[in-house]
Amino acid sequence: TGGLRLVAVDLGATSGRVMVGRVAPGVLDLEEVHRFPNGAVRLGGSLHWDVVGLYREVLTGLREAAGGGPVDGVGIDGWAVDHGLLDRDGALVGTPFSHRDRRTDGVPARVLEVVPADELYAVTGLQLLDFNTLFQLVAARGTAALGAAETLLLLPDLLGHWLTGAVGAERTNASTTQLYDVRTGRWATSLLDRLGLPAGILPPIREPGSVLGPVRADVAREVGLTDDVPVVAVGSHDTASAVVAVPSEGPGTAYVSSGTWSLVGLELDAPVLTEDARAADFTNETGVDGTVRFLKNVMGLWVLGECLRAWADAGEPGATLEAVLVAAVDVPALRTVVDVDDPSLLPPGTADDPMPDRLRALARAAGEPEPVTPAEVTRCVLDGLALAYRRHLRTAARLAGRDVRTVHVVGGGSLNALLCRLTADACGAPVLAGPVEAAALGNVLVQARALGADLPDLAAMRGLVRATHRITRYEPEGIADWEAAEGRLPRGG
Ligand code: LFR
Repeated sequence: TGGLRLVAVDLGATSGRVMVGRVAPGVLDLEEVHRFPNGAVRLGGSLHWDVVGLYREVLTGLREAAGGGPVDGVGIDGWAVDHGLLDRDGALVGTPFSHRDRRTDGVPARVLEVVPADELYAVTGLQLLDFNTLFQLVAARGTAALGAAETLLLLPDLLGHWLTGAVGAERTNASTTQLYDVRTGRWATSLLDRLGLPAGILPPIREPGSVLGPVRADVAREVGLTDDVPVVAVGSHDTASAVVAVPSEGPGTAYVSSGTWSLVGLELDAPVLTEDARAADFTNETGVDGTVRFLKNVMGLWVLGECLRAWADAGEPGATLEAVLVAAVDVPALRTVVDVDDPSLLPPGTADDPMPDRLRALARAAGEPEPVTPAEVTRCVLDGLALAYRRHLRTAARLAGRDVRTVHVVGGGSLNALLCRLTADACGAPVLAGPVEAAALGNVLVQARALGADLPDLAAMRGLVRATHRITRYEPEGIADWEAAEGRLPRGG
C-alpha cells in the first residue's frame, strides 16, 4: 500500500495553512506547503472577511501541493459560525462578516424575548455567544443581502463550493450555528420561522467523511491537479477536526483546543441539556462520528496576540512573543487576576483602545494591581487563561458526571510551555501537550478513512496520532493557589 497523499486546508482566524498529509499503516505526517496571515478587515465601519483572498490562498496552497506529487484528496476546515450568502445566480451577496463585528451586540436579549432561553437551549444545546449564526442572521433581518440570499454557506463549505460546485452544510460546523436541532440532527426550521428568518436558505446537511465531488476541471487545470481529485467533507469545524486528533486513550480526559480561541471541555456520547448545563452556558456541538463536544469558549491566545500587535504598533522594544513569554516566567503568579472571558476583550484592539489598556481597565475595575510591563500583561493573560480552564473543566466534569484525570492541550497553544505549566497547575492534573497541528491532522484522518484507509473509528485515528507524534507532559508544580484566585474573579466560579 503506497498510502494516501492528502491536502488539508486549515483556516484559522489569525492564520491559515495548507498542509500535505501522508497516511499509511503506521504513518501519519504533515508537511506545511503554504501559510498565510488572516484577519478581519474593517470595511465601512464593520468587520469582514476577505473570502476571495482566502480562496486565492487555498489555490496557492493547492498549486504547491500538486507540484510535490499526486494528490488523493482535499479537505477544508476552519473557524465556525461565519458564512457567506449566495443569490439565485450563485453569486456571493454582500461581504461575509467576522463574528467579532459588533452588530450582534444586544441581539441575544432580543431573541430571548421571542424564544425563551430554556427553550432555545433545549433545541440547540448551545452557549449564548453574541456571534452565533442565529444572532448574525437576526442582525441581518431586513437587509438587502439577506433578502437576496438563496443559500447560506458556512465558510469552509463556501470554499468547498467554489472548488467543486457542490452545495451543502457539513454537520459539525452546522451544529455551531444555533440554527441546528441537536436532538434531531436537522435544521431547527421552526425556530427560524418564529424569528422571521428564511429557513429555505439552509442547504442540505452532509456528513463529515462524505465526498462533495471532484475539484472542478477548470480549477484543477489552474492549480495543476489531475482530474477527479475528490474534495472530502471533513469535520469542517476546525475544533471538530482538532478533537479528532486529541490523542486521548478514553474517558477521564479533557481537552483544550488552543488557538485563537481556547475550546475547553469533554467529548461525550450524548448532549447534556440539563438546566444546570444551560445555567453554566455550556455548549453541545456535534463532533465527528456522532460525538458531542461539550465545551466552553475561552477568549484564548487572541488576547495575547492582540497585545503583541499593540506593542509592535507602539514600537515597544523587544516585545516579541518569545521575549514576553520568557519574561512572564519571572512575574509573580496571579499578580493580577482578571476574567479573560470579559466581552470587552472580543473585538480587535484599536489605536485608541489597545488590548493592554483593556486588561488594565479590567484590573482597575476589579481592584487588582494593574499590569504595566509587557511581561506583567502577558502573565496576567496566561494566568487568566489557566484559571478559566480550571473553572470550566471542573464545571464540565460536574455537569457531565465525569472525572478529569488528564488534560490534553492541542493546537498552537500546546507550544506555549508556560501556559501548559500553568494549566497543569491550575487544573491539578497532568497536561499532555500536542499535537500542534491537531486540526490539520484530524482533517487528514477523516479524509483518509473516507478514501479507504483502515481507520475504523476515532480510537484507531487517535492511536495513529499517539504512535506518530511527540506529546509533552507537564505535571502540577504547586505554583499558585488557584482556588483562592477564583475568589478574586468578578463573576466567581
Ligand atoms: C475556533 C472556533 C471556535 C468557534 C470560534 C468562532 O477556531 O471555530 O470553535 O467558537 O472559532 O467561529
